[in-house]
Amino acid sequence: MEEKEQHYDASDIQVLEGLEAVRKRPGMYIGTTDVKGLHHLVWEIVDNAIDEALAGYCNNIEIIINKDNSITVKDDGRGIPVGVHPKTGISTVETVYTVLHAGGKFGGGGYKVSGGLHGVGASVVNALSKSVTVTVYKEGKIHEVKFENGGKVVQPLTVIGECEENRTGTWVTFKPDSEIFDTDVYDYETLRVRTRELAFLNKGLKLTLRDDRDDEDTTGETFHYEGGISEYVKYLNKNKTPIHQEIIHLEGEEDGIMFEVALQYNSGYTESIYSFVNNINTHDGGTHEEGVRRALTRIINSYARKANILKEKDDSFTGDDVKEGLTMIVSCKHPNPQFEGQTKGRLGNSEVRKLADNVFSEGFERFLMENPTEAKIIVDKTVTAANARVAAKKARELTRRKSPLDTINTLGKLADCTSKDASISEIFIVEGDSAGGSAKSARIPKTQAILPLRGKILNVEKARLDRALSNEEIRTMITAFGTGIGQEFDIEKLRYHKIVIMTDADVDGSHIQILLLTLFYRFFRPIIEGGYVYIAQPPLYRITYGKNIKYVQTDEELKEYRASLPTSAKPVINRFKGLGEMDAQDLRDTTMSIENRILRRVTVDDAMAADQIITDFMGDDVSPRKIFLEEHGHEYTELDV
Ligand code: 28F
Repeated sequence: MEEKEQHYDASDIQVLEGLEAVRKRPGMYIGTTDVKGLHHLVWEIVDNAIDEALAGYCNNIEIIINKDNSITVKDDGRGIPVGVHPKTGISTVETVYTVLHAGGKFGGGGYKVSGGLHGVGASVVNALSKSVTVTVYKEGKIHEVKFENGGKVVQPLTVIGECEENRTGTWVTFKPDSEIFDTDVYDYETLRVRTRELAFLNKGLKLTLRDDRDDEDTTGETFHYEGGISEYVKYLNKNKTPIHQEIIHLEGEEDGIMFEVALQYNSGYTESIYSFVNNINTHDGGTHEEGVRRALTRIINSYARKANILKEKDDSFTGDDVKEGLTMIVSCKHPNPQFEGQTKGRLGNSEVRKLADNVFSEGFERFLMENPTEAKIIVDKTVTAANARVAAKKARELTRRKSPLDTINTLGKLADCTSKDASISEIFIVEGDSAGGSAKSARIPKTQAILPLRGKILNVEKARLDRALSNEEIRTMITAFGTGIGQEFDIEKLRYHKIVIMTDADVDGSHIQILLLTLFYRFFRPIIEGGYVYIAQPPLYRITYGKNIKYVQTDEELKEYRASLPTSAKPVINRFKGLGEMDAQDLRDTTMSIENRILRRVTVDDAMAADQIITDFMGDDVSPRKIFLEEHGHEYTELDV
């Protein structure tokens, strides 16, 4: 007798230490102590009742918000055992409410299937409550145990009365400890949404929710769905237009794992797929969802091939094609679920993937065979989705800012260099198609790339940078550079360490230079800061005297050169109106070859000046701009060969 009492005391202390740990760090057990945590307590208790329902012994669960914001949950299950628990020496009901993780540690095989939030349970609720009363109806008697202030027994398990021999069940009333929670006011709507969801997820189970705070005579709302997740799908599609009548509902079981899925397509384009494991929403999906998605795609493809809707040469439908307008609930009940990911919102058990795939593919294939009309509607929907996907992809490719390099190359705009070494690669941005042609003939293909721009287009765009970015030519340039633009700009990806602007030596040429510099300054500043941008200096005249050929860039230089020749000399003087007039030989010898060319490296100041010019002249007439450009357009400073 003495020894037994000592043992009882020791375990009593241990128990209180356990519950004290919960009170010290409630977040560890229920996540938060805000309004969410407050509601969490309800689901811990309800989960135990649902477990009893899943075990096959409980049909009705009642949730009542009492006047004082305490909660009562009632079930008509077997009632928590009242006999002495062999491991604790105290009654099982008391054990369940005072020993941490009692459900898992002491639970029999397969118990606690519904998982519970973090798998904790009744003892956590007790630890975080001001008062708890547990009433068990069992064997013709009414048993009651009471706790206060975080799980201290104030009334040990006592028979407080008698009841009908066949009446069983567990009733629990708890009042959350307001010293622990930020708020003690329950929200009816929050409880209602989850109660309804639990009713959908546990077919046949009757859940009643009642709010007694304002009026004790209310009957509350009862949620009871014989169709289970089928009715959930119906509910989700209620404001949509289903494209087939029947909701497809499939289920199967293997090794104690229960798998279930219900789906219906609607006329819309969005997917509403929700998956659950042990009544807990798996936001990030997991193996149960993957199995279904994989099977759905495969079965629709094989059906479409057999029906010759997909011809031999046609691509298969993708996972995206088959989920347009799909409303689906996937539910799995697993005795040992592994939750993965940052928020533990993903089912990891690999055996479930196969089970889901098997159950779904068998059932769905059969449905398609037995319901050819529905099958056609569903496959047609998939065809439409696939066509839309292909069309959208084409449209994206046409309008994409960064079209792939291959596209530019095949369009014949960019004549890329063959070297992949950016440090020796150069790109010449050339004004006009004819100059582009000469430049392409004059270049060294290994290291020199040519990108012809149509000057007129740039002219039309004036200084409107936003519009400039929608300009095909400019987009092509962005792609060729390889750096990306704005936020995603990465200088490491620059494909050429010399970007050479090569325009005619006239006013329009200057104008294009300034537009390009402004563009670079505003959107690719690091290429200017890094000294990667240059201006080519094509000659204005070619002077042929006997076997000598001389190129000069200004009228002044021409005068000087003529003065240096004998007075009798009759040199042939060619004035280039533009780059396009030069043949490949001229262009190579004067402007492009590393030996003879003069490149002016653009400085940040140059680019800033260009930007200023653009800003000043935005929206003005062409004439003052032209005057300004004639005066300032050639003021580039640094020289580089
Ligand atoms: C309102 C909340 O908590 N209902 C519960 C049962 C029924 C049993 C049980 C619960 C057995 C081994 C722990 C009865 N008879 N509603 C509830 N109903 N717990 S909780 O057993 C407790 C476990 O360790 C029960 C036969 N087996 C189980």
